[in-house]
Amino acid sequence: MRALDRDLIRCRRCPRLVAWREEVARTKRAAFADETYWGRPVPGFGPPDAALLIVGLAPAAHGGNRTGRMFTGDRSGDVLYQALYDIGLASQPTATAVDDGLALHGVRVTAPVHCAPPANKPTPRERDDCRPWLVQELRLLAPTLRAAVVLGAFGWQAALPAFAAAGWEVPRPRPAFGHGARTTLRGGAGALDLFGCFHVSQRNTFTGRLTPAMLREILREAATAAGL
Ligand code: DU
Ligand code: SF4
Repeated sequence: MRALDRDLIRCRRCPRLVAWREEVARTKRAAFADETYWGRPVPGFGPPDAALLIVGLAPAAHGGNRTGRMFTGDRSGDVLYQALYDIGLASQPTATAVDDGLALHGVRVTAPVHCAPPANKPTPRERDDCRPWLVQELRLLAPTLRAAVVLGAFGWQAALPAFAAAGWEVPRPRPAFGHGARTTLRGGAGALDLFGCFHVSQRNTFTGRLTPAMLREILREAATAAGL
């Protein structure tokens, strides 16, 4: 996984995203003016032998793109890591920087697009061009991976073909995304239970579409399916 991350952080495949991640890193947000932004592809975070995988969308411009770690230093991450801590899968409820001491237990967090996109919206082409990184990550995780939670419809659309390419059987027709959607993918190394959950973005959490209790419930269900 270390070798994969090393290659990933050098990726410049998507011209629009490379330009955006670097422009954001140069111009910064006033509140972070004295920080050096990461400004590169953000690798998955968590043990390489995780049993549970959480799949988001893409790094936030001033979150993961600033700190260099998934969901670290942004509002979405505040909600996600608090929930993981609440159910015993994270060592602390907050994620602020790569050296903040946060450790995840049996769970890894990744995204189908590894660079921050303008308006949090990758194009279909960028989604497809980044997929090989997720496929490689899934192949490395396959021996231990037993469940995954996909946050949001974009992640769901992006991740199902990646699971298929990494060796799991995705039912046909493809299961639809929904909060609480659940399907089982059979695979060589064992079955994988896949869960859909609304994304932890402020658009959902500030409006009450996704409450902390709803998030905890799906994460706990998925953790149980993963044997955690
Ligand atoms: O090449 P390096 O800067 O030593 O990074 C090694 C390792 O640490 C890589 O997986 C990225 C991660 N990382 C990070 O996520 N954010 C940082 O600011 C620095 C390193
Ligand atoms: Fe590379 Fe993915 Fe970033 Fe595109 S989004 S430049 S494929 S890491």
